[in-house]
Amino acid sequence: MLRYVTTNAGKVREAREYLDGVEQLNYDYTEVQASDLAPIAARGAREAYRYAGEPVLVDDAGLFVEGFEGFPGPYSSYVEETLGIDAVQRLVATEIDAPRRASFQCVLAYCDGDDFAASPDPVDRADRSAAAAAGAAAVDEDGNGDAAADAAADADALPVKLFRGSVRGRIVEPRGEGGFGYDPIFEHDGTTFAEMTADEKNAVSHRGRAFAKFAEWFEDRAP
Ligand code: ITT
Repeated sequence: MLRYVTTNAGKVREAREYLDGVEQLNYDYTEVQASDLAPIAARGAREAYRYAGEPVLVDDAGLFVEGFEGFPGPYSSYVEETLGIDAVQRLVATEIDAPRRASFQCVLAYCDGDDFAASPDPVDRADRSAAAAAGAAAVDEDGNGDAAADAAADADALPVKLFRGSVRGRIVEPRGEGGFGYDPIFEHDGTTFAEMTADEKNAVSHRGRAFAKFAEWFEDRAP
């Protein structure tokens, strides 16, 4: 049984369209500090798999405001909890000229303890070993300046498969009652995500795009 690892009920509602009978695992994995969502999701998936002992799918998402060099990005959850989305909107309106572009990004990380074929977007043991050996290709995952150490540490880690989705839009005054999180202040093609139904949001959203890729891959993988 695949477990969708999240504490966020809004994500679960959106994921159901893609995963028949998906079970939520309400598990708060450790979020490492990184400027990109991928290492956060990958490490979360390894931790959640070790905890659950069953296949897991972790979903890490964030709002990246262009005029703020991507902030709040990986810190979106903390910023929503501390500042709130109205304050984020006011800050953007004060500091950044229209059109106040932003994107939502989502990384899904799948882990079931097995190796994978190398597509799409693989991050697995073979890649990590190659990166560690190559040195220069290594990614500084936690931003502490020691990319080779990160790659070497991950070389023995469980393989994780990543699926990314993103959507561009702009930050506007809050509109709409649907969705969750930053949806009321994120407008895509003239409509905020909070003004869309779950189906409409899934058709264009970061999560919908990542899930479409995952669902296609997972269909072939299921026994
Ligand atoms: P889990 O980590 O337990 O899944 P979370 O809500 O903390 O729950 P994220 O770290 O991925 O999940 O989310 C970062 C922030 O972005 C958080 O404040 C969410 O409410 C928000 N967020 C994520 N996806 C969103 C979406 O589709 N629409 C609006 N806000 C979203």
